[in-house]
Amino acid sequence: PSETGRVLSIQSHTVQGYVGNKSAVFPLQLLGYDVDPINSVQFSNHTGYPTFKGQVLNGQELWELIEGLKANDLLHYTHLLTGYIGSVSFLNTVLEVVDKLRSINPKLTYVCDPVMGDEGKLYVPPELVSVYREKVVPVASMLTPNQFEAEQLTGLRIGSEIDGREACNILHAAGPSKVVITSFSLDGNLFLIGSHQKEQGQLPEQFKIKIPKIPAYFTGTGDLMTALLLGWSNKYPNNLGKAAELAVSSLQALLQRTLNDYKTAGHDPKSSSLEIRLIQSQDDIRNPQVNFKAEMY
Ligand code: ATP
Ligand code: PLP
Ligand code: PXL
Repeated sequence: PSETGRVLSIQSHTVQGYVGNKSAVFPLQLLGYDVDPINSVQFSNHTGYPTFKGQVLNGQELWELIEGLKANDLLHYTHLLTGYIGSVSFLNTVLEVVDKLRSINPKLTYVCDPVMGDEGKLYVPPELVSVYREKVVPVASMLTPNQFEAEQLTGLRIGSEIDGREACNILHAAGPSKVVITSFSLDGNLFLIGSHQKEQGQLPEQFKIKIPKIPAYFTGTGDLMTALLLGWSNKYPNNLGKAAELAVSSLQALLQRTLNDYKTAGHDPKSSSLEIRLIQSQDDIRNPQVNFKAEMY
């Protein structure tokens, strides 16, 4: 399918390596989208390295860019995409951006990755959690939390597939019609759980995709996953399972290539976080071979 759009992507920029906009913009372009990036930070490298240097955009500076676009009648977007956000003031300005974009295009799709932490640890200021829960979730069209983030947003402990599906139900009731818990760890495997509530008040269509855990740690994969889910779910608006199959299949091909390249170079993939091989995986992004299937509940 050829359905495309124009995406405003508010995310991190790193000079070296692929997280935030660096891992979202190129794949969306490959899928045919016009992407306008606003860099919420410009850092030398991602924060997992021993040090990093750079600049942070504040809420007022974000708003200036929006005003510049508005003054030239350039605020026509089909999609807004946001990822890691480091402060309450920036997140509040993002909420104003959502309102502004919807006043121009009421059908704007807001895809939100509520990045807060992983494996039981927050890596944002704790005050952000309630802002996401109370103000951001209600205006999101599609939400892509990981297991920990879904727990923070719902107050539920997610220890089983049933819990994961229940967390999706709670999130639908709060706002977004599409929810994808991008990674949920169970018995040594990863699962993605997807949920699409097609009509308010109806039971959502839910599915899972089983993903064997690769013994390595990657950075930027969450950002890439959300970008791919935006790209494919817009092309298959009534088939979130298919969109997720395509996204997972691209991502897993990329992770295997990344792992192989590091091994070939003589690195131990378990010794540090691996930089994804994004550019080298462009064929897997444009035309993924679907090797991962969604199982409907
Ligand atoms: P975020 O914090 O951005 O909301 P996240 O914590 O889910 O997202 P990741 O843990 O990076 O982000 O996972 C995103 C996707 O990347 C998962 O759905 C999975 O497909 C894939 N992935 C990441 N790490 C691995 C791994 N070690 N083995 C297999 N798949 C992985
Ligand atoms: N670790 C730190 C310190 C981060 O700031 C972030 C995201 O913002 C991550 C990890 C998450 O990376 P990913 O999107 O691959 O889950
Ligand atoms: O996806 C994660 C991310 C986003 N932005 C910055 C990061 C990271 C992960 O480390 O450092 C600045």
